[in-house]
Amino acid sequence: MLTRDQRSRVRQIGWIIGLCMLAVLPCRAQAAQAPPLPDPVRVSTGTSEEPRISGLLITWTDVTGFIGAGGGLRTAYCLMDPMTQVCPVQYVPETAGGQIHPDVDGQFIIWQREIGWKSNSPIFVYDTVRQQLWTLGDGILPRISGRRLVWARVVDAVTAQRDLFTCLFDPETGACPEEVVADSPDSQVLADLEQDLVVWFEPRGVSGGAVFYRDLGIPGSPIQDINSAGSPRLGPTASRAILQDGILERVLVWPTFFSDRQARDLHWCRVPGGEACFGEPLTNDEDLESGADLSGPFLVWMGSDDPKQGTVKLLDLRHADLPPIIVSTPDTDDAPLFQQDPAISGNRVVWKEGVISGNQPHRPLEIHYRVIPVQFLRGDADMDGKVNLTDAIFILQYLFQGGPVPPILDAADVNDDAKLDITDPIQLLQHLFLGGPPPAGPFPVAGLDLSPDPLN
Ligand SMILES: [Ca+2]
Ligand SMILES: [Ca+2]
Ligand SMILES: [Ca+2]
Ligand SMILES: [Ca+2]
Repeated sequence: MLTRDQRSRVRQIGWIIGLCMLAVLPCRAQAAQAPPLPDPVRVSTGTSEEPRISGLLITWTDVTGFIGAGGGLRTAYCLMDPMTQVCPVQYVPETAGGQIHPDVDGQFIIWQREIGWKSNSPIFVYDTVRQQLWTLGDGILPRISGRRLVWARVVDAVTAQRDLFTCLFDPETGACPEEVVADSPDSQVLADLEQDLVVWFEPRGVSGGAVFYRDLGIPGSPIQDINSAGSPRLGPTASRAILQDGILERVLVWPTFFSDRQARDLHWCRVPGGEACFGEPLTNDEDLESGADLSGPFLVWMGSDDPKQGTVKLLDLRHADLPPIIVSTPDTDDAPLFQQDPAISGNRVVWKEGVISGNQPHRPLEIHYRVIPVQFLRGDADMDGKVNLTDAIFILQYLFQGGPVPPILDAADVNDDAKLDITDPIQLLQHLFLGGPPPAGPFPVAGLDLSPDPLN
């Protein structure tokens, strides 16, 4: 028999469980329901190609007029206002000949003059803060990460064999003393880099090739081969960072290349330590997949059963069991959309889009931009999985010293007032050291911003 006290306790517990059920069930329903995607923003009109994004800086190649003798191709860029989603188009200074293959990191935009696939061409760097233009050595397909540059150079005009070169750019003097990354009888193409890690692809035969990387941060480091027998690959199209157990690692992503010459599944590899290279593909639905780009744990790619008419998809690798988020609208009512070349920075995605007429995209192609609401931990501005002093410093450096843009702006909005200002690092510091109130939710567990506001 229960005493009166015990019965009262049981009733209390029953009430508490009941109230919890009432409280938890709607919460669960809310958490399971993804928030609606903000509308995509059209960044460019006209004919635009090769979008890239770093922080809030978006760059692309604009076809501004008649393409002849390299004319009419200009490197355009804009700085996105995260509150108004307005991005006024600007151009880098015009250099002789058309400007193609832009890449961007931090405040720097890099591109090459359009000469031809088999010829080297001057490479340019533009400092968008100092508004200063530098001319570097000759090459093709330049890429930038931090102050590290990498590019290919044609070393045999007859066979069009290419070697890879790198340099560390000094924005004070424009100096960039070059070193060889890889020279071999094979031609190296499609180089990309993240910090000091350079990745590239060497085509072999008609239907594939091999993926290589080298860590230039370790003096004398050897070239590593992550080719796997019987599985020829195209890529890598990306070498970006991933958070794994709170540790920043780097990951290569590349599509498999089948005999029908269509990319199929996206494979991945954590480096250094290539043991994960031969595991399950990242994506393995029925779609053809290509054009992968990574930023932190976020992967974007084109998926389609028709390579001309794809859909941009985003996967949060921290929750790789969840279905990917559809970033771009797959169709219009009357005509199918051509969507390609997605690039990502934090949760900010760009891609090019046009209408398909017959088998081909109908020009113009426009650059579209969308912020994807993703799970984040408020206060974790640098997105290393922890909230500490480093995050307050990261926000202060972004606000006042031209430091990197927080990968997810909402994570830096500590007080959740949809503005990034001095009150955010102050609240964080007060919480960390003076017992002040904690950051607004989601905290201390990562989640979505359940009080929707324009800052994402
Ligand atoms: Ca952090
Ligand atoms: Ca704020
Ligand atoms: Ca909010
Ligand atoms: Ca928000």
